[in-house]
Amino acid sequence: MVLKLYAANRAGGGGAVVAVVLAIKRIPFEFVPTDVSAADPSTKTPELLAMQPFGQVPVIDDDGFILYESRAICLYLEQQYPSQGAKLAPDLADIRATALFNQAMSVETFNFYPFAYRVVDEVIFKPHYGGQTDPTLLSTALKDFESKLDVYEKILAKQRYTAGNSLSIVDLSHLSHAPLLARYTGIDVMTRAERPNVARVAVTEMELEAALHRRSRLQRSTATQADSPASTLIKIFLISGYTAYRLGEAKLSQHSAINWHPQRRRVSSSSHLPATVRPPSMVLKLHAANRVGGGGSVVAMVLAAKRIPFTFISTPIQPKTPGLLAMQPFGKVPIIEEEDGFRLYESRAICMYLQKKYPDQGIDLGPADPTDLRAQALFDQGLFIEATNFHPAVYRLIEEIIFKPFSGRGQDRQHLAELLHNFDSVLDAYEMVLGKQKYIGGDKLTIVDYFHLAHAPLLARICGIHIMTKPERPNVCRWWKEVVNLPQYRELLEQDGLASRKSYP
Ligand SMILES: N[C@@H](CCC(=O)N[C@@H](CS)C(=O)NCC(=O)O)C(=O)O
Repeated sequence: MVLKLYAANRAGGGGAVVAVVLAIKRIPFEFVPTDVSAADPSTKTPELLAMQPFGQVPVIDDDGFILYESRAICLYLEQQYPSQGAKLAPDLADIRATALFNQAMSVETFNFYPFAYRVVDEVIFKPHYGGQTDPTLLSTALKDFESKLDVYEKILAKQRYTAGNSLSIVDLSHLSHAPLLARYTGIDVMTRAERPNVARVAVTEMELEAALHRRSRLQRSTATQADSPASTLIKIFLISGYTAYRLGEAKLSQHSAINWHPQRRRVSSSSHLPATVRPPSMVLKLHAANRVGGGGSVVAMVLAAKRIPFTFISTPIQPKTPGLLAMQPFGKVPIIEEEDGFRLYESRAICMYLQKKYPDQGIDLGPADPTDLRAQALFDQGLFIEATNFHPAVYRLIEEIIFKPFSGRGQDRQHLAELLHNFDSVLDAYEMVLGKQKYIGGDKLTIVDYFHLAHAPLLARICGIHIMTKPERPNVCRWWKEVVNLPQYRELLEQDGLASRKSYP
C-alpha cells in the first residue's frame, strides 16, 4: 500500500518538510489534504484525533503504521530507505556523528523553530486568521530570532551545514516556517549580508541542484526522468522560494502518488546499536547548573541510571563567559566533555548519546528493540512530542509562576489561566497516548520519560499545582507517579542538586 501523507495543502509547516524528504528519498506517496487549525476545533476530526491525539499534521500511514511529529517521520523515512535518494542522516552505527546530528536537531527544535514561528505567527498567521500584527511583539520576536541567527552564523562559519558537512534532515527541518517570511512578507531575515554563512545555507538553488544531482546518480536504476515529479516538488518548495504557493493553494496533490518502486527495508541491520559495553570514561565531565531542574538534572539522572562515572563542574550561565561560549555557542548548559575532548551539548542529544554508547550498562533506557525501525520511530515520536508539545507548555508556566516573580515582575493572572488551560489540553492528548502505551516512547521506560522531569515536577513541588495527577487523567497520573518516583530523581532531590555527587557510583 502506498504511503499516505496527511498534511496541510501549503508550502509550510512540518508537512512540507516531510514532502521534501519523501521527494528527495524518492518514496512514492499519496497526499491526503488535511487542513487543521489550532483556532478551529472543528478541524480536529475524530479520524485525525484517532491517529494524532494532539490533532496536528503531518501524519503518515505506512501500511497501517501511523507516525506523527515531522522530525520523527523524516528520521523514520531515512532509516527505512537509507540508500535510496540522497543520504540525509549519518549512519546510526557512527554514534558520535549521530550525536552531533541529534545535537543540531535539538538546536533546530529549541533555538530556531520557536523563534522563527513567533515571527511567522505575528506577521502571517495572525492577519491570516483575522487578527492584527502587533508591531511591538513583532519587533521583539524578530530581535530574538536574529540573536539566534547570529549564533547560527558562528556555527555555520565552521561547517557547511547545520549538522556537519552534508545536507541533512536537520537543514530541511529549518524549512518549515522561516522561508515563508521572505515569500509572504519580504522579511528576508535568513539572507542578510551580515550573516553570510546563514545566507549560504538557507538552502540555495545550487545546493539543492547538487542534492538532486547526487540523488539522480544514486538512483539511475529507479528513476530516469530528468524533471521528475520529485525534482519539481523540491523546486517548488525550495529552489523557487515557494513562488508557486500561497497559503491554502492546492498544489501538493498534483505531485502525489508518484510511481516509483522503492527498495523498501523492513529492518535496519546498520542501525543495530553496538552490543559491546565500552569501558566508561573515568573523566567524563558534566558542565551544568547545580540545581534540581533543567536539562543538567536530566543528564545527571541518566548518568546515574547508566552508572557512568562523571565529574560535575558547576557552570553558571550568567555572565556568558568566552569559555562557556567556546564550548556552547548559545551559552547554555548542560555540556559533556569526554576524555579525548569530544564535547556535546543539548540535553536530549547527550542522553541519547550516553544510551547508545553504553546500551547494556545500568538501566537500558533505549527503545524496546533498537533493530526494529518502528520501535525506534515511536521512540523518536515520543522525543518530539515532549520537545514540541510538553516542554513549551510547561516551560511557559514555570516562567510565569517562578521566573517572573523571581526577577521582580508581577504575575499576570489571566495569562496564567491561559497557560494552564493550554497545558491541560496537552495533558489531555497525553492521556490518549498513555491510554494506548505504557510510556511516552512506547511500552518501555526510556530516556524520553526522563526528559519530562526537567521542569514539570516543579509545578507540584514549588507551586502546589497538581495538574500532572488529576484523577480525570488516570493514565497520565499512573505514568507520572512512576516517573517522579524514579530512584535517580528521588536521589537528586535528597542531595538537593548535583554538587554533592562528584562521581558515580
Ligand atoms: N511538532 C509537530 C508540530 C505539528 C504542527 O504544529 N502542525 C500544524 C500544521 S503545520 C498543525 O497541525 N496545527 C494545528 C494545531 O496545532 O492545532 C510536527 O513537527 O509535526
